Amino acid sequence: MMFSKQRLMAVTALMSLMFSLWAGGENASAAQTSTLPPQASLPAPGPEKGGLASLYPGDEGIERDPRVLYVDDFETGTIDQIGARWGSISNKENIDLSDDIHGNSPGNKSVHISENGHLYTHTAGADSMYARFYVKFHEKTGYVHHFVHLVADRTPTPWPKGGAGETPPGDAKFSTGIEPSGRWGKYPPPGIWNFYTYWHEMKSKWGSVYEGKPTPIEPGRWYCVEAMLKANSSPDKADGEQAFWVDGELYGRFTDFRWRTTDKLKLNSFWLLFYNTDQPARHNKDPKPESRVMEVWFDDVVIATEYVGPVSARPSQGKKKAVPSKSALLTPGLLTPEPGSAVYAQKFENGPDNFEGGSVTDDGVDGSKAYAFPPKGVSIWDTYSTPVRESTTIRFKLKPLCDARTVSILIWSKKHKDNCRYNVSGLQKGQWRDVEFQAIEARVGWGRKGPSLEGDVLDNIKLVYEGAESDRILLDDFEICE
Ligand SMILES: [Ca+2]
Repeated sequence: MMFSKQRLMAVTALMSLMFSLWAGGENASAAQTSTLPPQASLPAPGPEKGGLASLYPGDEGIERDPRVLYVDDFETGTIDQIGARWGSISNKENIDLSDDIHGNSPGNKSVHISENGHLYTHTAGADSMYARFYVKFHEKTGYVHHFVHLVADRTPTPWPKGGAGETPPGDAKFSTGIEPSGRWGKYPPPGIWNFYTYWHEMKSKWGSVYEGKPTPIEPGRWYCVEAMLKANSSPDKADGEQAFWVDGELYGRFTDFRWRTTDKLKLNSFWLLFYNTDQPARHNKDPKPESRVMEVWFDDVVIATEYVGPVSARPSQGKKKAVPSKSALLTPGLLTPEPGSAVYAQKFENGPDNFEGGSVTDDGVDGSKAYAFPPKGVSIWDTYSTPVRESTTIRFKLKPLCDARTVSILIWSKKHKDNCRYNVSGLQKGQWRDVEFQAIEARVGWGRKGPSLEGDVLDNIKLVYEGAESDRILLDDFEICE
C-alpha cells in the first residue's frame, strides 16, 4: 500500500516542476508549443487530480502529449488494419469491432474478443509504464485464464514470447498481468482484479500474485482499469513498484521490487490478451462452466509514462477519433538496434571454409550450395571475432531433411567458461526457416537462465539436434553482423 513518504516526494517533484515552468517565462513556453498541444507543457496531474486525461477533455489530442507512448480508441481502420498497426494479432476470426461503448466514450466503437485472442504491441522503451484501458466482460462470463500484460523485454519480438513457469533472467524480462481472478472460487466470475507478476526474484516459478481491493468485478459493466509498472531506479536498488486503479480509485500499490539488474531493460511491450482454457473453471470449482459466455470488450487504450486516469469530460465536437499509434517495432532501430554490417558471411558456394562436422551439398537456397550436418553437429571456430554488442546478430537458414524440429545453438563463452545457448524450434521437414537472433539472447544453462554473451566476444558457434546418425539438416546463408 502507498507510503506517505512517496506521496510527499511526488508532490514535491510536482511543485518544483511547476515552479520551473513558471520561471521559464513566456518565451520558454512559446518554444515548446509550436508542434505540441499546450497541455503537453503542463506538469502531469497525479491520480488525485485526474491524471493526464484531465488535460485532454474526451482524450482529444492526448496522443500528441510527449508523455504518452501509445493510443488506440479503435475508431480507425478494420480489424486487419488494427492488427497491422499493433504488430501482432491472434485468432483474428474471434475479434471484431462493436458498437458497445462505455458511458464516457468519446467515440462510437470498441473492440470485442470472443473465446481467445490478442493484440500485442510495442512502445518506445520507458522506465515506467501506465496502461489505461476500458473493459467489459460478458454478463455471463466465466473465469478467465490470462489477461492484459505490461512487459519489459530486452530483446522484443513482434510476437509475445511464452515463458510460463520460467523465471526470467534479471537483465532480460519482467512483466505483470492485470487479471480477473476467482481466488480459488472465493469470488463469482470473473472475480477480483489482481496482479500476476513475473521477474527474476519471484518466489515460485509460476509467478507471484498481488491482490488489491477485493471488490468483485460485475459482469456486463464497463470499467476503467489502469495498471502501472515502475522499474527500479538502479540495478542494486529495490525501489520498483506496481499499482492499479479501477475507475480512478487506487486498488493496490506494491513497492520495493528489484525488477531488473540492468537499466538497459525497459518497459516496452503491451499485451491486450483474452486467454481462456478450462483450467480456471476447475480451479474455481465453477458449478456451471457450460453456461458461460467468454467475451470481452476493450476501448480507449492510452499508455503513458505518467498516470493517465479515466476519460474526462467530452471532446470539443462531442465525438472524436484519435490518430492511433503504431508499434515501435515498426520503426526500424527505435526499439532494438539494427544489426551492424556483416563481419562474416558464408553461402558455401566455394566450399565449407572452416565449418566442420558435415559437408557441402546441393539443394541450397534457390538452387545454390548448402552445408548438410548430422545430429552431432556443425561448428566453426576462430574464423570471425566480434565483440558482443546490443546489435550483434546471428542469421542463417535451416532446412531439415529429417523429422528433427528443434536445433540447439551453442556458443562457447570465454568469459563464463561455459556454453551460451539458444534454441530454434518448430522446424518443418523440407522447409527453409529463416533464423535471426541477437547474440545477447544466448545464455548459459539448459534453461537459458544464466548470464548472456553480453560483453563477451563472438568467435564460434555450434548447431546440434537429436536424431539418427544418417539424419541431415541443411544450413545456408550464414551471417554474423556487428
Ligand atoms: Ca472507441
